[in-house]
Amino acid sequence: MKEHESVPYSLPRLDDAEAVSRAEAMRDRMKQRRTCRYFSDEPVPREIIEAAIEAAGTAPNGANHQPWHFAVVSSPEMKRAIREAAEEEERNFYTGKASEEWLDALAPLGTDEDKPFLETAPWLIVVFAQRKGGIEEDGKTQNYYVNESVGIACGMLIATLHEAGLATLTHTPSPMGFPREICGRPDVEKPLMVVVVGHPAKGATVPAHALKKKPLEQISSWL
Ligand code: IYR
Repeated sequence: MKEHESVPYSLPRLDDAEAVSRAEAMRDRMKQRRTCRYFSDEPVPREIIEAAIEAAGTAPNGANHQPWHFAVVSSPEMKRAIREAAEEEERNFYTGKASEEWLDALAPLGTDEDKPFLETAPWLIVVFAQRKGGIEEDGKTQNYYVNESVGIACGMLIATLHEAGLATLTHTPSPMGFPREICGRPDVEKPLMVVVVGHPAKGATVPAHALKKKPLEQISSWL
């Protein structure tokens, strides 16, 4: 390594049996996660959202520039504005822009342009990717591996919210110009997704299709 300032690092050493059982327990909890499209309006403590964002903020990322911003929306007016803008983009998607092949792929999920959950759920976390800014957020310094970094951060955000017993939905209308304006974020930031957070509605369902998970043999090769 080149000369650089460093500090010690170690982890509590688990024995193999304990490590395997913790990995399997985590897997089993993650297996319970679903993308939920029916949310209750029941409030959720702000501290959960804060902790999840802090967890996301620890994600591995390019040059430690931490190229993300999480705009947390709870006001009914702003949720309505986001819903209206998202539904307009989704209407264009479902009634024109999307290819037949794409619509066929979505059919087993039952999605459409109606997004009432954007108003019902107590929290919307609008995730922005900073193309520039560096660690000081100067708006000029080049950032690196931005999509990879923010994608990993979103995974950690969602995992933490799931661990807190909350349902999430990653909403990605495209194009996604509107959240920047609604949330008052600068041009160097690109909205990546809206993470909808809350408790599932009573009687919520998920598409059976979403339960079909590729087995380990299919998603891995061991070389
Ligand atoms: N953004 C649209 C369409 C959509 C696309 C994919 I790929 C999905 O997995 C789910 C939905 C929507 O939110 O309805």
